[in-house]
Amino acid sequence: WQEPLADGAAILRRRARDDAPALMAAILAVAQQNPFYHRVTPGGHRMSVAMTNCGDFGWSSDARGYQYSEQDAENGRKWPPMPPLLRQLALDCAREAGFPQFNPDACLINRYEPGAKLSLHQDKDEKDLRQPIVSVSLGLPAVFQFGGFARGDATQRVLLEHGDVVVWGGPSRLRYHGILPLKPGDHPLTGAFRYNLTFRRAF
Ligand code: MD5
Ligand code: FE
Repeated sequence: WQEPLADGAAILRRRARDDAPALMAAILAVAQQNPFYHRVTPGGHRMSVAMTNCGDFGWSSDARGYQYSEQDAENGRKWPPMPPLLRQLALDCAREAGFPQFNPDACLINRYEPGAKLSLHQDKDEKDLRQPIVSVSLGLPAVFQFGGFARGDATQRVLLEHGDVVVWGGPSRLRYHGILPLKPGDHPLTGAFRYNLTFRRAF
């Protein structure tokens, strides 16, 4: 079922739960081709979240900063293709939330370990901000912070659990958001980790 979170944002709770074992196998296969790295920000900080990507483009960082590119800045290699199961889930969820034209060319895969967090930020490096972002959470639960359009605006807290999908579109596409430090735990499918897939149209 769908629950409106804010204008343009829909939570499809547990939408990906039945697919989760196959999604997890696909994630591990991607990571075997291009491993998770803790990226270093342009300011020189090692991110607590480890990342890899699949699809035509991926998000990574080097001395010049963050960007989408066809190669991983860490090793110069092309990203693995987006597994059909992942693409299909993203298309289905986008359509259910009112974005039938969504056609992602990038999937960022975040891996959170205990203590890992993502500070408040906006996702605005994509070319067409009318395209939504589809986010799939797997494994340990996390507290998501959902803010406004300025960094200092008040934030809501939303628990994102295993299998939850959120489609961020319309005005919610540019809200500030983050993830609070992950609490340790042991999930039957993902062990000590939370994984989050974000499907994007980068270009
Ligand atoms: C996560 N990842 O749980 C989140 C899910 C990221 C990131 O934030 O950049 O890798 S995506 C949440 C999101 C995306 C686009 C817009 C909004 C939230 N929003 O307007 O709140 O690892
Ligand atoms: Fe984000």
